[in-house]
Amino acid sequence: MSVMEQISSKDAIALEEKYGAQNYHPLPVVLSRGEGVFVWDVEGKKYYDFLSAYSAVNQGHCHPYIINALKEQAEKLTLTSRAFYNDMLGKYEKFICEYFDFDRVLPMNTGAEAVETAMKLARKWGYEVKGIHSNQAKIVVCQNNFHGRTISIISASNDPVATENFGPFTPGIISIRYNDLRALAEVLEDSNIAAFMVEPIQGEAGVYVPDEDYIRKAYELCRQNNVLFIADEVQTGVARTGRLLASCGSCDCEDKLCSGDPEVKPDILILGKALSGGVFPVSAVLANNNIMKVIRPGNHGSTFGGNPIACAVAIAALEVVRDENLAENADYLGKLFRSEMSKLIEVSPLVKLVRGKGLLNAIVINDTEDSSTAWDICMALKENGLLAKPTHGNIIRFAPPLVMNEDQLLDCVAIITKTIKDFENK
Ligand code: IF1
Repeated sequence: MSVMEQISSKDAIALEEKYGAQNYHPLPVVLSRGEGVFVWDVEGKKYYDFLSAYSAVNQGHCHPYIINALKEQAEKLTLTSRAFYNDMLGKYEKFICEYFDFDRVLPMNTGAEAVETAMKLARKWGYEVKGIHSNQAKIVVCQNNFHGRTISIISASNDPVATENFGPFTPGIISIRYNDLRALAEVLEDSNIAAFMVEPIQGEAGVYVPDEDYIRKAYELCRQNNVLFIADEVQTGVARTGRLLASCGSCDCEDKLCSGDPEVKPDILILGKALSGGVFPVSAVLANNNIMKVIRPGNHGSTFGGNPIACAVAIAALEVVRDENLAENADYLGKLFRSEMSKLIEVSPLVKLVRGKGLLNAIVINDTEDSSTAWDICMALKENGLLAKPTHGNIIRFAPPLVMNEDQLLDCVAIITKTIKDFENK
């Protein structure tokens, strides 16, 4: 079979089932094209994408400006490794540092690599700047976190599906309750703590939004105790939650596209996913000089990190976020979406609640955690032309591309409402 030959959904699924490792359980839809907020399956059926590749395609599918940057760079130079300089990396580093207001960036590829990088950076800072005794440094994380899939990162996880039979685990990680400032204050009494790593909103846990002042107060506690505050914004960053970064969401600049807010400024910021608009794996760790200076030649790196295509794509992707006001749009449409869902909740016994920020939202289905109701609703949504995926328990995450317009959002609300009502009448 030629790779270019058209394939049916049934055959594509059968191939993955026969030849792929079985590490996913996808919805049975086979996509072959995307444009903006829409994707098409191989049979030509059109869908609204309400997952956005887990918030990677914030700028919409195949954004022409980003794709053009990819094509132009791909024809010039793709990879040099970091053994030599290239003419794109410095430009990109200046661009992203100014964009997010940090002194320096360490470029990587996937979110998990960037998280690992941040953990290494925090440990080294702990020994060389804070003065922790060798091999004693600890990193504090939160229960129900999701930071990725490597062995050190799953060492910070309490999800049995992610951890079972993958031990032994990396030591030096302490887990506390999320959204619990007292637990954080207590654990920070230990002077061997180098960093506190946290998601501003817990995505995998079911779009769990902490109390309004949690991030700001957690940040203050870290400052008081000379502990680095690491914001994992792989999922929440790059306009998803209605502002450029979610971790400065505790200040009162609700309507401003802000980053580097004086009240909350992560010591280490981790970005991925939408940093490339979902076009290429691009991740980044940002920090100021006093922290990043501990990394010396040979300490860390990656063959592909900071490659010319990644640089060109990320600059274009961040330009789109700014030029198309995606943070403002996510903020506006998110409020509209939650208010429309609240109307549905009033009349629907099937939907318990809606929560989220910007266009990172979830509804909680009124059924037991192990029932298949959320999955069945997603199957029905698919039939009605909208793709979403259930997450832990009975939760459905709704995260469309941020280039959506109001008419499209209301169209989607109508699809969701109709699907849920049909479901209740079954
Ligand atoms: C999968 C969830 C989303 C992340 C945060 C780091 C990473 C992620 C906050 C690692 C990745 C993903 C990966 C994806 C499922 C997914 C996810 F359901 F698990 F929570 F987005 F909603 N930090 N999140 O959310 O980034 O190495 O994957 O580039 O299939 O594992 P990565």
